[in-house]
Amino acid sequence: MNKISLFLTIVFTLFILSCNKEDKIKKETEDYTVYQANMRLPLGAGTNSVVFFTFQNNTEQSVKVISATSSLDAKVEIHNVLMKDNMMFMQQAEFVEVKAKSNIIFKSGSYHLMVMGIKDKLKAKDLVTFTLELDNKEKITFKASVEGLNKIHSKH
Ligand SMILES: [Cu+2]
Repeated sequence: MNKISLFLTIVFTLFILSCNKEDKIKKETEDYTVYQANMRLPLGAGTNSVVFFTFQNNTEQSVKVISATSSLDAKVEIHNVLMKDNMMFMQQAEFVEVKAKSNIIFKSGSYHLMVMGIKDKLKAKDLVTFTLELDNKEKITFKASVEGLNKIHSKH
């Protein structure tokens, strides 16, 4: 083996090793992903808000989201929207189950995080940190951007 091919072999080997390492780290930290998270800006003097996002379960096991907290001085609950006698109403959900290799979209008219009694002064484009607790004791933290009503298109 001449010097150049030896050098190339070493470089190539290091490249493969570094790729593997990165893949592994990525996989470990991305069992669960939350994306497209946004929070509605409370209207006027309102102190309640809703948070919408997609929760993706990349693992082979189903998982339950059992509670949520936030960086705000406020109470956070998991809610669902139900229909009864042609009326829509929302109700606290004990958990949201996300099947293996699938996702649940927390959206208007469905599951959402309800943030109540917000004491913080919020404005559009603020980032609020939320943490979801799973039934396997894992915690998933994500940031939701605060959006005015016109951006979220929702009727909660
Ligand atoms: Cu609600």
